[in-house]
This record gives sequence, structure tokens and C-alpha cells, in this order.
Amino acid sequence: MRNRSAAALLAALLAAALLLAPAAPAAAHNTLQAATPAQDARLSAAPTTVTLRFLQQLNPEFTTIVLSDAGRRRIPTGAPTVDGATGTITVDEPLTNGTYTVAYRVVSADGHPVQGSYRFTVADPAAPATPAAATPGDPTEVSAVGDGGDGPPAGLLAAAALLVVAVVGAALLLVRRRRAS
Ligand SMILES: [Cu+2]
Repeated sequence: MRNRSAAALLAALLAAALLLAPAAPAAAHNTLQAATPAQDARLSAAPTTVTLRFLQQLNPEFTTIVLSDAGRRRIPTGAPTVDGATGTITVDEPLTNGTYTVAYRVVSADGHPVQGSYRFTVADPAAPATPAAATPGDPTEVSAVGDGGDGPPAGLLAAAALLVVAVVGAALLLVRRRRAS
């Protein structure tokens, strides 16, 4: 009986070990751990570098990091500078507002290539207005003009409000006088 529970416990432990095993594979592939700019970041100032930190040491000979804009145009950058598990590129041209893609290709310890990409957005409020940025402003201008045209009705509304206040005030005065008398 005791042996049976021991066997059952051992079986349960083995099952648990098998379940946990995939979380710690013998030869893990390299993966991106952190990035600056971060994935899906919305930046108020254009970055001048892109830094990617990986799980494993990078091989400088097989580390590629490229930056491209929404039109898939490749942005001029320096070659990746590798420091341990971190790769950095310098951005050689000022980034205008828009969405950019960082694409990388590195090599795992077992020699297998690992690649991926992510996007970030530059939205500098001080940047000159682009056609895309000007569009949201147009409806505001139209509505502002509309408000100006609605001037007289607004004045009428104010007059009506004043009239209501005056009528209510007069009524209250009448009620008070009646109570007093
Ligand atoms: Cu592999």
C-alpha cells in the first residue's frame, strides 16, 4: 500500500516534470527580451538609436537590425553595434511622425537564425504638420466656423435664460411677499 502511494507520487512528479520541461528547453532559441523604443511605443520625440536586448549573447557577424517606415522604405542606419546580448543601431536621418518597423535577425547558440519585427510610432507634437496630421484638424475648423455662424441663436438662448431667471426671481419675490402679508 505504501509502495503504491509512493509509486503514484513518483508518477505525479514525473508528469509534472514533463509538463514543466518545455519551459526550460535544453537549447533555448534566442529571443528578444527588451527594446528601446519599446514595441508599440508612441514617442513624442523621434529616437536616434534603436537598442534590442536578447536572451543570449549576439554574434556580431550574424546580427541584423533594420528600420523601415510605413511605406517600407528602409531608413539609413549604422551597422549594429553588439555588446553582449545587446545590439544597437544609430538612426542616421531624423524620423518624421509616423509608424516605423524594427526588423531583426540574430543567431541562437545552436546556430539557428531567429528573426522578428515590431513597430513603434513617432508622434512629435512640435513636428511640422504632415498631410495626415492636418486632416483631423479640418473638421474642428469647420465646426468652429459653424459655431461662429450660430452666434445669434446662442445670444437668443442667453436672453431666454435671463428671461427665465427674471421670471423665477419675480415669482419667488411674489411668494415671499404673500407669505409676509
Ligand atoms: Cu535551434
